[in-house]
Amino acid sequence: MPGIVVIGTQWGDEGKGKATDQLGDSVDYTVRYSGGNNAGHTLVVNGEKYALHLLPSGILNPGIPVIGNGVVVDLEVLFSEIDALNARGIDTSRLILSANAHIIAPYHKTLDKVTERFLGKRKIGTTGRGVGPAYADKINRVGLRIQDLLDEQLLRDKVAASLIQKNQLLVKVYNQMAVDADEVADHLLSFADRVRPMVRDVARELNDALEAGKLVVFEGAQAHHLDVDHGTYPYVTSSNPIAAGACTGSGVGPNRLDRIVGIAKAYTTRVGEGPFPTELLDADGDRLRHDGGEFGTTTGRPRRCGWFDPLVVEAACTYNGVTDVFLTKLDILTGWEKIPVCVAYEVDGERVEHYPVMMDDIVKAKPVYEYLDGWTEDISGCRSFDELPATCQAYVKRLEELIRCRISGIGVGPGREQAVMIH
Ligand code: 2SA
Ligand code: GDP
Ligand code: MG
Repeated sequence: MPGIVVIGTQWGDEGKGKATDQLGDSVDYTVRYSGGNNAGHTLVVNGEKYALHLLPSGILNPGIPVIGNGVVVDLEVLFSEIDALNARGIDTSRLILSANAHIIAPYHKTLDKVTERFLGKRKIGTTGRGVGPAYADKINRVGLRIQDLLDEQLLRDKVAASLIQKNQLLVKVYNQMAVDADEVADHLLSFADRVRPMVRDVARELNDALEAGKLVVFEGAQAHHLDVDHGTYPYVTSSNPIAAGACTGSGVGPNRLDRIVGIAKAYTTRVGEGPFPTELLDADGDRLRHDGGEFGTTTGRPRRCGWFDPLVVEAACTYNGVTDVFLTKLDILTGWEKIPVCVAYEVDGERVEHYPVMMDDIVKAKPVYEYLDGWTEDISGCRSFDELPATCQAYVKRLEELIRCRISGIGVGPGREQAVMIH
């Protein structure tokens, strides 16, 4: 007791990094359990901005930061992120890394990019970080694991074996140069000495910690609707960012998860391709993007923006057993006279009140809006629910009703301290 999971309930970038960081100094372990450096988690601490991609947000707190077996690790990114934090005076020496985590090799990045080009207008809109191809190798049983780095010959053999089929594909289908196995192995092995001291049996260590009553936070990346099983497939990432992914991606049983915090932005954004029923393709969408600074933390891509969609968030809360929701970026909605909130979809002339399972219905869904009163007061300095303007309180209460889950906290600015906790 206790294990807390933090997950995204929309299509990512809800502010999971900030929410994780806010759980604070009493956290003993912060665990990344899925995804790789496709993620971009931004924290603002004492006015200093940190954009983390692979390292858990807990790296800025005194606890132990952990990269679990469910993560795919680009070693070059790992060490450049560590070096950049060290240069800013952050101690990263407590970081531990699962022996079973998989490695993103340079050829995974090549494959990610050429596949997207090959797909043309059917592309996924990936971050190009090699995440999908690395997970594909894991499932195909030709992946490279962190522990393989500790045995040079084994790593060389595995790289060579993994490249047999890929080189055929790269040369014959994608018209690329074949990849040299030794060059790849030399590159990966150049990180071995720095990796060795971090390698642990993470599953054992986390279970011992939980047994001893330590506080373990599992930090989700991406979000429920980007989950490979539950998201808008094929417009998803190649892992399980859902709460259950915390179990497979770190080696703890489901009964260890005591609280599942769903992070929901007060409006909706998505980056990459795929359906998005409440998307605004007009000046209102531009205004949300501008006010919210909605540009990819990893790629800088403009994020698609739209109104809050409770059907999306309710599905995520239900399928993940979310215990409470942290509503972020409410301050960004200041200044709208009326704020539309989607209460249902219209699909082929029928009213639908639950997020549909059929992709075709999600694509065709037209939002039915209810218009709530906005507010003009600056709320970024509010620290209690009572201090929020009445119409702002009513907005939160209505969302709570529609998502059918308790809202336990509200973000009113990017800073660590800019939050309203509701008890
Ligand atoms: P990938 O690269 O294979 O995981 O891409 C597959 C889909 O998953 C989406 N995806 C993301 N969506 C939101 N935020 C992410 N992280 C960055 C951020 C994104 C960025 O924090 O802003 O900088 O562009 C993230 N990572 C993956 C991706 O857009 C595809 O739709
Ligand atoms: P994540 O991937 O879910 O961690 O989210 P990102 O870091 O990609 O995007 C969220 C952005 O919103 C970051 O720039 C955060 O600093 C910022 N942010 C988080 N919470 C709030 C909030 O309550 N208000 C405002 N204005 N910004 C926030
Ligand atoms: Mg992000």
